[in-house]
Amino acid sequence: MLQKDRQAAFDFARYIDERRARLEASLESFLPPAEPLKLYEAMRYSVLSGGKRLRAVLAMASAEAVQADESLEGEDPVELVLPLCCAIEMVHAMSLIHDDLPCLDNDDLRRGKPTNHKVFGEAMALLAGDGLLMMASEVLLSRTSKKVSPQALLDVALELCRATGPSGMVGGQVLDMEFTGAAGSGTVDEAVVSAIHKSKTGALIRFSLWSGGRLLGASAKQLESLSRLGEIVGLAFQITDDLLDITGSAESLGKTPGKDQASNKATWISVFGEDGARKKLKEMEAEGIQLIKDSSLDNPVSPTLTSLLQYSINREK
Ligand code: GRG
Repeated sequence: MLQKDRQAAFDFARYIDERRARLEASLESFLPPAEPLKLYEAMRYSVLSGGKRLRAVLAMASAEAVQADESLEGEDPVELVLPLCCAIEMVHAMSLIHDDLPCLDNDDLRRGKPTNHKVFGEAMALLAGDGLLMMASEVLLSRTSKKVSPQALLDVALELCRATGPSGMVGGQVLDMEFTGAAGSGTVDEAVVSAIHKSKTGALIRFSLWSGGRLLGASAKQLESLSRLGEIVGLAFQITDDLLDITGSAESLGKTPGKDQASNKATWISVFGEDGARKKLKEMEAEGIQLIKDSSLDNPVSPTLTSLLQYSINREK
């Protein structure tokens, strides 16, 4: 079957629904209610409140796309990366909780519900975020199958620290703060916006694609391709987010739109305008598709990575 026919025949909606369901069941099992009850309630409120689960599904798709380590032959790649996927979603949820706090973005709405601090108060929201961050490492390190190579697990744990810490999400949030209010002042250019997007949003998305492959024993060449694809998906995802902030509604997005312009944020649109952003997305989609083709990463029966790249760009929420 030709690549374009395979793509057309692939039931992406079913694929993503199935993987989301497995992730939700795993999250529920790794994070049952416990003492202190309020803390666990606050953690569960954010991590079990839906969301697109894009990062987790990217990690599953990359695990499925690589030729697994010989010692893992016959194992279900998705099962093997479930603890990793839960860790990723815990980190993502904690970053949303902290991002919404009054001292940062001060948002009232997330995933169509009141933000964590609106329900549990600022102190508990802060601690729920801290709890989720540490629990992510605990789940990754204690729940990953012993069949996975210890070196691979160590590499993944280290890279997770890098993706979340000062060289990743935390650093990106700081850059974002430093340039908020500066759009249009002449100090915000492509290099600035790229650096913000790469670390604040891109680092965890790149990590998701890379780590699914690394845990399953992908080759150095495959890891390089996954890493580059992660950069493309990460930037494209955030540029799409910038556009949705203008075109979307609170109802469709589940969060407050229009905040970027109101606070003069450094976004792709603030530098290149809406048309420039859409042009960049087209270029990135083409580059990503070509990369997947050249690297032979997509599974012969289900072109998942291509579909996930396109979903990141064409999504409506
Ligand atoms: C990670 C230690 C640590 C601290 C967090 C606050 C902060 C530091 C970083 C900000 C990260 C952030 C909120 C980036 C924005 C990324 C983004 C566009 C999030 C929305 O992601 P979606 O659309 O959300 O995938 P859903 O709800 O679908 O999961």
